[in-house]
Amino acid sequence: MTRTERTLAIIKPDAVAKGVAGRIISRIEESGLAILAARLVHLTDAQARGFYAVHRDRPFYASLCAFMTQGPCLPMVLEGENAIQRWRDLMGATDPASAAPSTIRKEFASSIEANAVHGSDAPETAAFEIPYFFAAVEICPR
Ligand code: IDP
Ligand code: MG
Repeated sequence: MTRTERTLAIIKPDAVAKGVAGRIISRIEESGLAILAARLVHLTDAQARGFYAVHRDRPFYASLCAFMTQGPCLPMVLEGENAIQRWRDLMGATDPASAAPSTIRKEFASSIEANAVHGSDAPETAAFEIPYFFAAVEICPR
């Protein structure tokens, strides 16, 4: 079954700092997913902790939040048929060492933590993550 979905993508601080945000955006455009919103954001510690609250009991939580606040990131709203899974497929596995060839994480990630991109993992997650970064008036429908 296919359905039009929206997902929250983030080009993480490692990829913005490396200067590969444009190449990642090109991958999105070439995939046919539409970018409905985008903005550079330098997260505070409290904002990173809130975004990743689902992981608060994981051993990597503090380190992940420190990483996400080390410089600006670039959140985006993407839309398309099955956008959530399509964006996750383009990203590749969480650990770049396990990511498939030609995925974004395989090509641009440095480590399992500094892994270049984020993507919502389910419709309910997207429903929390999209308004975390974007007000309705900042999202441009196609
Ligand atoms: P995902 O981003 O592929 O959905 P999650 O399990 O939701 O992966 O983890 C969220 C983020 O936490 C990852 O993208 C990565 O930045 C970081 N992370 C996940 N597992 C580890 C780990 O074992 N060590 C350090 N950081 C991790
Ligand atoms: Mg996740």
